[in-house]
Amino acid sequence: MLQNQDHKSGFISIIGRPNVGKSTFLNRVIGQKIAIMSDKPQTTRNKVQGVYTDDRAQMIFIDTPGIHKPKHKLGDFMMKVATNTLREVDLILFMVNVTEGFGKGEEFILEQLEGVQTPVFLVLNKIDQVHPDQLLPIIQDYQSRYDFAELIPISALEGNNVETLLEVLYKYLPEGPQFYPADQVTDHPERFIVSELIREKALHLTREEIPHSLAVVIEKMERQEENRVHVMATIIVERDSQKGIIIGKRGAMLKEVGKRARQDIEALLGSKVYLELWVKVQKDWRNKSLHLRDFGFRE
Ligand code: GDP
Ligand code: MG
Ligand code: K
Repeated sequence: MLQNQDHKSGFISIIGRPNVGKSTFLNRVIGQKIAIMSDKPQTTRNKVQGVYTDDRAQMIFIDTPGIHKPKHKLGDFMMKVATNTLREVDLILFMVNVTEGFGKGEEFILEQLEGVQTPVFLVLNKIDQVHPDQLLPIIQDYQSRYDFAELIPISALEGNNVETLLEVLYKYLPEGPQFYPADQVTDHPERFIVSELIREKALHLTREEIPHSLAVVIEKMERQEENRVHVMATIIVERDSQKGIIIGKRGAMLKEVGKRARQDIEALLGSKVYLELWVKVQKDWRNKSLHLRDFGFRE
Protein backbone atom coordinates (compact mmCIF):
# COMPACT_ATOMS: atom_id res chain seq x y z
CA MET A 1 0.00 0.00 0.00
CA LEU A 2 2.98 2.28 0.27
CA GLN A 3 4.16 4.56 -2.42
CA ASN A 4 7.65 3.98 -3.69
CA GLN A 5 9.83 5.35 -0.91
CA ASP A 6 12.55 6.33 -3.35
CA HIS A 7 10.39 8.81 -5.17
CA LYS A 8 11.80 12.29 -4.94
CA SER A 9 10.38 15.67 -5.67
CA GLY A 10 11.17 19.26 -5.10
CA PHE A 11 11.09 22.88 -6.07
CA ILE A 12 14.04 24.26 -7.94
CA SER A 13 14.52 27.96 -8.42
CA ILE A 14 16.38 28.96 -11.57
CA ILE A 15 18.11 32.28 -11.29
CA GLY A 16 20.47 34.14 -13.53
CA ARG A 17 20.77 37.26 -15.64
CA PRO A 18 18.70 37.56 -18.81
CA ASN A 19 20.05 35.66 -21.83
CA VAL A 20 22.25 33.23 -19.91
CA GLY A 21 20.07 30.39 -21.25
CA LYS A 22 17.47 29.61 -18.58
CA SER A 23 14.63 29.11 -21.04
CA THR A 24 16.81 27.12 -23.41
CA PHE A 25 17.74 24.85 -20.54
CA LEU A 26 14.12 24.34 -19.50
CA ASN A 27 13.01 23.62 -23.02
CA ARG A 28 15.70 21.03 -23.36
CA VAL A 29 14.88 19.37 -20.07
CA ILE A 30 11.22 19.50 -20.85
CA GLY A 31 11.49 17.59 -24.10
CA GLN A 32 8.61 15.15 -24.21
CA LYS A 33 8.56 14.57 -20.53
CA ILE A 34 7.95 18.03 -19.31
CA ALA A 35 4.83 20.03 -19.25
CA ILE A 36 5.37 23.71 -19.62
CA MET A 37 2.88 25.63 -17.61
CA SER A 38 0.36 27.68 -19.50
CA ASP A 39 1.22 31.19 -20.49
CA LYS A 40 -1.79 32.71 -18.84
CA PRO A 41 -0.75 35.27 -16.29
CA GLN A 42 -0.14 33.83 -12.89
CA THR A 43 -1.02 36.02 -10.00
CA THR A 44 1.17 33.95 -7.75
CA ARG A 45 4.45 35.32 -6.58
CA ASN A 46 6.50 32.55 -8.12
CA LYS A 47 5.92 31.27 -11.57
CA VAL A 48 6.13 27.60 -12.30
CA GLN A 49 8.12 27.40 -15.50
CA GLY A 50 8.10 23.72 -16.07
CA VAL A 51 7.59 20.38 -14.43
CA TYR A 52 9.88 17.48 -15.20
CA THR A 53 8.47 14.09 -14.34
CA ASP A 54 9.99 10.67 -14.74
CA ASP A 55 9.57 7.36 -12.93
CA ARG A 56 11.54 8.35 -9.89
CA ALA A 57 11.31 12.09 -9.56
CA GLN A 58 9.39 15.24 -10.17
CA MET A 59 11.27 18.49 -10.49
CA ILE A 60 9.28 21.68 -10.38
CA PHE A 61 11.26 24.54 -11.85
CA ILE A 62 10.21 27.98 -10.75
CA ASP A 63 11.10 31.48 -11.64
CA THR A 64 11.79 33.81 -8.76
CA PRO A 65 10.90 37.36 -9.67
CA GLY A 66 13.09 39.94 -8.08
CA ILE A 67 16.30 37.97 -8.05
CA HIS A 68 17.48 38.93 -11.51
CA LYS A 69 16.19 42.42 -11.73
CA PRO A 70 18.74 44.92 -10.61
CA LYS A 71 17.55 47.37 -13.27
CA HIS A 72 15.13 49.27 -11.12
CA LYS A 73 14.91 49.70 -7.42
CA LEU A 74 13.38 46.63 -5.93
CA GLY A 75 10.71 47.22 -3.41
CA ASP A 76 11.26 45.76 0.02
CA PHE A 77 8.42 43.41 -0.61
CA MET A 78 9.84 41.97 -3.79
CA MET A 79 13.17 41.53 -2.13
CA LYS A 80 11.60 39.79 0.80
CA VAL A 81 9.60 37.52 -1.42
CA ALA A 82 12.67 36.64 -3.45
CA THR A 83 14.78 35.98 -0.39
CA ASN A 84 12.07 33.92 1.28
CA THR A 85 11.63 31.86 -1.85
CA LEU A 86 15.32 31.11 -2.00
CA ARG A 87 15.14 29.81 1.55
CA GLU A 88 12.05 27.71 0.92
CA VAL A 89 12.95 25.93 -2.27
CA ASP A 90 14.84 22.65 -2.21
CA LEU A 91 17.54 23.72 -4.62
CA ILE A 92 18.76 26.78 -6.42
CA LEU A 93 20.26 26.75 -9.90
CA PHE A 94 22.32 29.84 -10.55
CA MET A 95 23.00 29.95 -14.26
CA VAL A 96 25.80 31.98 -15.81
CA ASN A 97 27.09 32.43 -19.32
CA VAL A 98 30.73 31.32 -19.54
CA THR A 99 31.38 33.54 -22.54
CA GLU A 100 30.80 36.61 -20.40
CA GLY A 101 32.76 37.64 -17.36
CA PHE A 102 31.50 38.00 -13.85
CA GLY A 103 29.42 41.17 -13.81
CA LYS A 104 27.15 43.37 -11.73
CA GLY A 105 24.23 41.03 -12.34
CA GLU A 106 26.10 38.05 -10.93
CA GLU A 107 27.36 40.12 -8.03
CA PHE A 108 23.81 41.18 -7.19
CA ILE A 109 22.62 37.59 -7.20
CA LEU A 110 25.47 36.35 -5.03
CA GLU A 111 24.58 39.07 -2.52
CA GLN A 112 21.04 37.70 -2.35
CA LEU A 113 22.41 34.23 -1.81
CA GLU A 114 24.43 35.22 1.20
CA GLY A 115 23.34 33.26 4.25
CA VAL A 116 20.96 31.12 2.22
CA GLN A 117 21.14 27.53 3.47
CA THR A 118 19.53 26.01 0.39
CA PRO A 119 22.14 24.27 -1.79
CA VAL A 120 23.13 26.38 -4.76
CA PHE A 121 24.39 24.80 -7.98
CA LEU A 122 26.42 26.98 -10.27
CA VAL A 123 25.44 26.06 -13.81
CA LEU A 124 28.05 27.29 -16.27
CA ASN A 125 26.19 27.46 -19.54
CA LYS A 126 27.26 27.83 -23.18
CA ILE A 127 30.39 25.72 -22.88
CA ASP A 128 30.08 24.98 -26.59
CA GLN A 129 31.39 28.52 -27.09
CA VAL A 130 34.64 28.22 -25.17
CA HIS A 131 37.74 26.06 -25.26
CA PRO A 132 37.87 23.63 -22.30
CA ASP A 133 41.08 25.34 -21.12
CA GLN A 134 39.18 28.56 -20.62
CA LEU A 135 36.73 26.91 -18.31
CA LEU A 136 38.96 26.16 -15.35
CA PRO A 137 39.86 29.76 -14.43
CA ILE A 138 36.18 30.71 -14.65
CA ILE A 139 35.24 27.87 -12.32
CA GLN A 140 38.00 28.82 -9.89
CA ASP A 141 36.88 32.42 -9.90
CA TYR A 142 33.29 31.46 -9.00
CA GLN A 143 34.49 29.00 -6.38
CA SER A 144 36.37 31.77 -4.62
CA ARG A 145 33.22 33.88 -4.47
CA TYR A 146 30.65 31.47 -3.07
CA ASP A 147 30.38 28.05 -1.50
CA PHE A 148 28.46 26.30 -4.27
CA ALA A 149 27.16 22.83 -3.58
CA GLU A 150 28.02 21.82 -7.15
CA LEU A 151 29.50 23.48 -10.21
CA ILE A 152 28.27 22.00 -13.46
CA PRO A 153 29.28 23.11 -16.95
CA ILE A 154 26.64 22.53 -19.60
CA SER A 155 25.50 23.54 -23.02
CA ALA A 156 21.77 24.01 -22.84
CA LEU A 157 21.68 24.54 -26.59
CA GLU A 158 23.55 21.40 -27.57
CA GLY A 159 22.61 19.33 -24.58
CA ASN A 160 26.11 18.61 -23.29
CA ASN A 161 26.09 17.46 -19.69
CA VAL A 162 22.41 18.22 -19.16
CA GLU A 163 21.70 14.59 -18.23
CA THR A 164 24.49 14.79 -15.67
CA LEU A 165 22.96 17.90 -14.17
CA LEU A 166 19.60 16.14 -13.85
CA GLU A 167 21.32 13.20 -12.20
CA VAL A 168 22.98 15.43 -9.62
CA LEU A 169 19.72 17.29 -9.03
CA TYR A 170 18.04 13.97 -8.33
CA LYS A 171 20.66 13.15 -5.70
CA TYR A 172 19.96 16.37 -3.82
CA LEU A 173 16.18 16.27 -3.93
CA PRO A 174 14.27 15.12 -0.85
CA GLU A 175 11.92 12.19 -0.87
CA GLY A 176 8.50 13.40 -1.83
CA PRO A 177 5.35 12.74 -3.79
CA GLN A 178 4.55 13.68 -7.33
CA PHE A 179 2.79 16.99 -6.78
CA TYR A 180 1.64 17.43 -10.34
CA PRO A 181 0.09 14.73 -12.48
CA ALA A 182 2.57 13.33 -14.95
CA ASP A 183 0.15 13.16 -17.83
CA GLN A 184 -1.59 16.46 -17.58
CA VAL A 185 -0.82 19.85 -16.18
CA THR A 186 -3.57 21.71 -17.88
CA ASP A 187 -6.69 22.81 -16.09
CA HIS A 188 -8.66 19.82 -15.07
CA PRO A 189 -11.38 20.71 -12.59
CA GLU A 190 -12.54 17.11 -12.14
CA ARG A 191 -9.24 16.29 -10.61
CA PHE A 192 -9.78 18.78 -7.88
CA ILE A 193 -13.26 17.50 -7.13
CA VAL A 194 -12.01 13.91 -7.09
CA SER A 195 -9.27 14.78 -4.63
CA GLU A 196 -11.79 16.57 -2.42
CA LEU A 197 -14.11 13.55 -2.47
CA ILE A 198 -11.30 11.28 -1.29
CA ARG A 199 -10.22 13.78 1.35
CA GLU A 200 -13.78 14.10 2.63
CA LYS A 201 -14.18 10.31 3.02
CA ALA A 202 -10.83 9.95 4.75
CA LEU A 203 -11.58 12.76 7.20
CA HIS A 204 -15.12 11.60 7.83
CA LEU A 205 -14.21 7.96 8.49
CA THR A 206 -11.23 8.70 10.72
CA ARG A 207 -13.10 11.41 12.63
CA GLU A 208 -10.94 13.63 14.75
CA GLU A 209 -7.99 11.26 14.72
CA ILE A 210 -6.62 12.82 11.58
CA PRO A 211 -6.07 16.56 11.42
CA HIS A 212 -7.31 18.58 8.51
CA SER A 213 -3.82 18.97 7.19
CA LEU A 214 -4.34 15.72 5.35
CA ALA A 215 -3.90 16.21 1.64
CA VAL A 216 -4.79 14.22 -1.43
CA VAL A 217 -2.78 14.35 -4.61
CA ILE A 218 -4.23 12.88 -7.79
CA GLU A 219 -1.32 11.15 -9.46
CA LYS A 220 -3.19 9.94 -12.45
CA MET A 221 -6.67 10.08 -13.92
CA GLU A 222 -6.90 8.17 -17.11
CA ARG A 223 -9.81 6.99 -19.18
CA GLN A 224 -9.33 3.39 -20.15
CA GLU A 225 -11.22 1.15 -22.53
CA GLU A 226 -14.75 -0.01 -21.66
CA ASN A 227 -15.76 3.31 -20.20
CA ARG A 228 -13.60 2.90 -17.15
CA VAL A 229 -11.48 5.55 -15.48
CA HIS A 230 -8.34 4.70 -13.59
CA VAL A 231 -7.71 7.09 -10.71
CA MET A 232 -4.52 6.87 -8.73
CA ALA A 233 -4.30 9.09 -5.67
CA THR A 234 -1.97 9.54 -2.73
CA ILE A 235 -3.22 10.50 0.69
CA ILE A 236 -0.51 12.50 2.40
CA VAL A 237 -0.24 12.64 6.17
CA GLU A 238 2.39 14.08 8.43
CA ARG A 239 3.13 11.23 10.81
CA ASP A 240 3.60 7.48 10.71
CA SER A 241 0.87 7.07 13.33
CA GLN A 242 -1.58 8.86 11.02
CA LYS A 243 -0.61 6.59 8.19
CA GLY A 244 -1.51 3.64 10.41
CA ILE A 245 -4.93 5.11 11.15
CA ILE A 246 -5.70 5.80 7.51
CA ILE A 247 -4.67 2.31 6.45
CA GLY A 248 -6.44 0.64 9.37
CA LYS A 249 -6.30 -2.98 10.50
CA ARG A 250 -5.20 -5.04 7.53
CA GLY A 251 -6.06 -2.15 5.28
CA ALA A 252 -9.72 -2.06 6.29
CA MET A 253 -9.92 1.71 6.72
CA LEU A 254 -8.27 2.51 3.42
CA LYS A 255 -10.53 0.01 1.72
CA GLU A 256 -13.61 1.70 3.13
CA VAL A 257 -12.36 5.18 2.19
CA GLY A 258 -11.71 3.88 -1.31
CA LYS A 259 -15.09 2.22 -1.61
CA ARG A 260 -17.04 5.30 -0.59
CA ALA A 261 -14.93 7.67 -2.63
CA ARG A 262 -15.22 5.42 -5.66
CA GLN A 263 -19.01 5.45 -5.50
CA ASP A 264 -19.04 9.24 -5.46
CA ILE A 265 -16.47 9.53 -8.22
CA GLU A 266 -18.43 7.12 -10.38
CA ALA A 267 -21.50 9.27 -9.91
CA LEU A 268 -19.53 12.37 -10.74
CA LEU A 269 -17.90 11.01 -13.88
CA GLY A 270 -20.69 8.71 -15.02
CA SER A 271 -18.15 5.92 -15.55
CA LYS A 272 -16.87 2.89 -13.77
CA VAL A 273 -13.87 3.84 -11.70
CA TYR A 274 -10.87 1.85 -10.66
CA LEU A 275 -9.53 3.76 -7.66
CA GLU A 276 -6.03 3.08 -6.48
CA LEU A 277 -5.14 4.70 -3.16
CA TRP A 278 -1.71 5.13 -1.63
CA VAL A 279 -0.71 6.59 1.68
CA LYS A 280 2.43 8.56 2.17
CA VAL A 281 4.03 10.33 5.10
CA GLN A 282 5.45 13.69 4.21
CA LYS A 283 6.81 15.29 7.35
CA ASP A 284 6.78 18.89 6.24
CA TRP A 285 3.66 18.54 4.18
CA ARG A 286 2.17 21.69 5.62
CA ASN A 287 5.12 23.73 4.45
CA LYS A 288 4.97 22.08 1.09
CA SER A 289 1.31 22.78 0.82
CA LEU A 290 2.01 26.41 1.51
CA HIS A 291 4.41 26.31 -1.37
CA LEU A 292 1.80 24.75 -3.53
CA ARG A 293 -0.70 27.42 -2.76
CA ASP A 294 1.85 30.06 -3.58
CA PHE A 295 2.54 28.37 -6.83
CA GLY A 296 -1.11 28.34 -7.74
CA PHE A 297 -1.39 24.60 -7.34
CA ARG A 298 -4.99 23.53 -7.51
CA GLU A 299 -5.07 19.76 -7.23
P1 GDP B 1 17.22 33.36 -20.67
O1 GDP B 1 16.94 34.83 -20.85
O2 GDP B 1 18.15 33.14 -19.54
O3 GDP B 1 15.98 32.55 -20.59
O4 GDP B 1 18.03 32.90 -21.98
P2 GDP B 1 17.54 32.15 -23.29
O5 GDP B 1 17.30 30.72 -23.00
O6 GDP B 1 16.44 32.91 -23.90
O7 GDP B 1 18.85 32.21 -24.20
C1 GDP B 1 19.40 33.43 -24.67
C2 GDP B 1 20.22 33.16 -25.93
O8 GDP B 1 21.32 32.30 -25.62
C3 GDP B 1 19.45 32.44 -27.02
O9 GDP B 1 19.82 32.98 -28.25
C4 GDP B 1 19.90 30.99 -26.92
O10 GDP B 1 19.83 30.31 -28.14
C5 GDP B 1 21.33 31.17 -26.47
N1 GDP B 1 21.82 30.02 -25.72
C6 GDP B 1 21.23 29.42 -24.64
N2 GDP B 1 21.96 28.39 -24.21
C7 GDP B 1 23.04 28.30 -25.02
C8 GDP B 1 24.18 27.41 -25.09
O11 GDP B 1 24.33 26.48 -24.31
N3 GDP B 1 25.08 27.66 -26.08
C9 GDP B 1 24.93 28.68 -26.96
N4 GDP B 1 25.89 28.84 -27.88
N5 GDP B 1 23.89 29.52 -26.93
C10 GDP B 1 22.95 29.34 -25.98
MG1 MG C 1 13.98 33.24 -20.52
K1 K D 1 23.93 27.92 0.11
